[in-house]
Amino acid sequence: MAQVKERYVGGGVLRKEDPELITGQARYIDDMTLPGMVWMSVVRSPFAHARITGFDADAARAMPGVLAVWSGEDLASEWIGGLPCAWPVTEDIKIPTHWPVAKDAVHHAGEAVAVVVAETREQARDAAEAVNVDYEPLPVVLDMEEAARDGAPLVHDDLGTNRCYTWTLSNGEVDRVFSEAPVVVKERYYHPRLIPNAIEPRGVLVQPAPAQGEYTIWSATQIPHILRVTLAAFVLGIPESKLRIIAPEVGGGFGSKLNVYAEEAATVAVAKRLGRPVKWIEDRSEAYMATIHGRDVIQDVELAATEEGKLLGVRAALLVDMGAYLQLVTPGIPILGAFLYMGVYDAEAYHFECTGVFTNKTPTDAYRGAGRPEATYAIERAIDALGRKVGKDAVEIRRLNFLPAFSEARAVVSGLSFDSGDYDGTLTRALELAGYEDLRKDQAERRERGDAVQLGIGLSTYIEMCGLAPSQVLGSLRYAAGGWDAATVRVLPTGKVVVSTGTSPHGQGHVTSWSQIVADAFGVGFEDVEVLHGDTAIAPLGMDTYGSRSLSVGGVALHHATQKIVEKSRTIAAHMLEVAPEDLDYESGTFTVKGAPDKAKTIPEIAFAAWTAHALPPGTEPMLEATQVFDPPNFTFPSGAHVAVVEVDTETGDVRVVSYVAVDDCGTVINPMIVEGQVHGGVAQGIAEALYEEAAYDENGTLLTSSMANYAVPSAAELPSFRLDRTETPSSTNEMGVKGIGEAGTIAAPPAVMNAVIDALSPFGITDLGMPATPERVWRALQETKGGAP
Ligand code: MCN
Repeated sequence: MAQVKERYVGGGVLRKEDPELITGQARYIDDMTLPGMVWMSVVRSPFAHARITGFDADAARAMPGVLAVWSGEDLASEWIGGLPCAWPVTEDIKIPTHWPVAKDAVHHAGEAVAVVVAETREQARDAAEAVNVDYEPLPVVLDMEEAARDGAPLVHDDLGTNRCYTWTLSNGEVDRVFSEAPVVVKERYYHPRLIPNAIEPRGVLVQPAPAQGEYTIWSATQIPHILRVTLAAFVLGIPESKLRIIAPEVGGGFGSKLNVYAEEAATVAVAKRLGRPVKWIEDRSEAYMATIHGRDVIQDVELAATEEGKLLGVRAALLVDMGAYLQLVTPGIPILGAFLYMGVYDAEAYHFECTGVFTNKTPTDAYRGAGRPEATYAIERAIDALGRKVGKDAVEIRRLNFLPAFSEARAVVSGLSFDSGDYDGTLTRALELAGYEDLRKDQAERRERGDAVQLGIGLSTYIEMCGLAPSQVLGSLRYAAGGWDAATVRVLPTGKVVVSTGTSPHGQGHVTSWSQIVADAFGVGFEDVEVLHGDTAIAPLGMDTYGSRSLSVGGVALHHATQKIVEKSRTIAAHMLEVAPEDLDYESGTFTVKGAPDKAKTIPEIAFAAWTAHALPPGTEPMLEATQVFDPPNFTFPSGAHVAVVEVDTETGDVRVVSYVAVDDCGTVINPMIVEGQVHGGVAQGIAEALYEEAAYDENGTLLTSSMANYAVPSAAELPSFRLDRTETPSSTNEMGVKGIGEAGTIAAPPAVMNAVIDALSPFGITDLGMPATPERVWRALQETKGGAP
């Protein structure tokens, strides 16, 4: 008789990953030491733009423990090409050559100009300080609007322009709609440049096997598979089969470790030259200059609408700061948001254009949300502005324009098909949870009394596009790689299961969620499943973790692999039970004969039989093992409604988030606790963007916010307890109905918070304010409206 087993999917089981993380037993790169290991340190340019005119390393070479000092020129023979850009978004895009170590000129402060290798980390660092590099400073350009003007100083002389590319997308009769529309709202927004702050900075350890020409590379990366292909094919010219990349425990990435970095290439080059293991660990201050930055986008947004506020058209024009070089996907980041500037609203005309420009600053690239926080911010702020113009409040204007609920893919004005959604459903729940009516009463009373501390309520009914991605769509957008992912499942003779996945978690809990999926599929215990990842020798097929893709691509591949095993098991069970395969029922890991439920075989029993192979049906291969590669037919489109409530002190400008409600819809949920954790972290990062964080440079291109002492990463003390709920609208993109959740909070939160700040300040005539809404910025805006000195 089949037993009904415990189901894991949908339950909040504790994360398998946590015991070793919280007891300090997880192994990060910095915990690893190899016999004979030496240390690399990087000499970096203090100038934002300069020619290298002299290099003197004699003093450094003479220092204790120093084994080598190599300039960019010295290392040039190691590269077959510069660091790659895998997303040349237009045919005529300008791509500067980006050597891992600069040869004759530097283009941003922090760029590598030499490497030093020594027996210890301290010796390598000390010697790096003794390397003398002569620079001839060149003019810098830091402001992207200035950079885009003719005659501006050039970041790269040989390109002849600072304009990297212009990409456009148009649907519908945009000009007609805008010229005929009775109401047009025009807004300009700026997304500050953000500095990613993973708990673990980057690090690389390379073990060469000189006789075999092989290299094992441990890197704190999100993308071991992509790193292997790109290093082999574009930078090092070492055959791919000779590179093994391992991402061990990785302490967060938030997109910043979705890259192929100079230090990864340089560490391999040094290990190759010395024939010894080499390690490099990034300092936090290096990270601020040498790891990518995020955002830095100016948006001109226009909405066309009827007199009552019904949306007709959307136009968005972006200027995006690429920084000094194109890293792996720099130019593609705005394209990830390009299809979402109408948000969850119906419209008939759509135009998006985006110009990327070079400046003498650290390159920008993927930072949690990547392109989608920008799109969401634009439409969610602008829809409020439209509401103000036509006299509708934030709820009314949204409800007037929402796409109606749908469960099958439906085409939208930007040219994509959304998978499923119920936007009013999430908003209704969020308003209920937030106590919206009471909040409005409280707000009205404070206004009435003229309280110094005013209340603001902000909404964000966001949509995002993730689960990257259908390979053909990526190809049509000129991205160089595919968007599939893979999983291999082996049921061992003892009934234990080993999974290898092509995703590479660095905080997202894949080991736990993947175990839940497998345990339910096979009716085995959650603890009986082992999940292996992040090693190209163990899981050779994969496209890694970013773009909230892992569950809806890699997790679905895993689900398909378990189904393949169940089907194979059915034929073996039928043979063992001497019935036809179609005479078997299957539930929770057990096959039973229809009408004779006492005759049964479990997956572990079948796995043992498949291992002994004594009595398999003719033509059946031994072992229960399956690999599946899944290339999704569409993206997934998670959505939700967030409500931020802020108190704004009109005397000091201080803004405090006093309550935050997030109702998200990520389709079917595998692990609610992990989903909540993802939303918590994401919302915290979104609030940080709205209120605290901004990279600042001086006029020479020196990063002023160069450490956590002056780059304001918020802590728990600045944040309220979030109140979360979910609706579940299964995705039509995959059989499991799952959508991503990894970036939702970061995408949704900035406009919710900024709409709340504007809501609090609107009685003072303030309808716009830049991010981050620091006390100084709020105070100045208030002084201006009062006619005081700004
Ligand atoms: N999940 C679920 N049910 C769903 C959706 C997701 O149970 N319907 C679970 C998944 O099984 C997985 C986790 O939630 O365990 C996240 O899944 P998914 O949304 O597929 O996102 P990814 O695993 O691909 O993670 C990438 C995403 C991105 S793009 C960034 S940036 C980010 C993020 O995840 N960086 C993070 N979350 C992070 N969390 C941590 N701790 N550290 C980072 O650097």
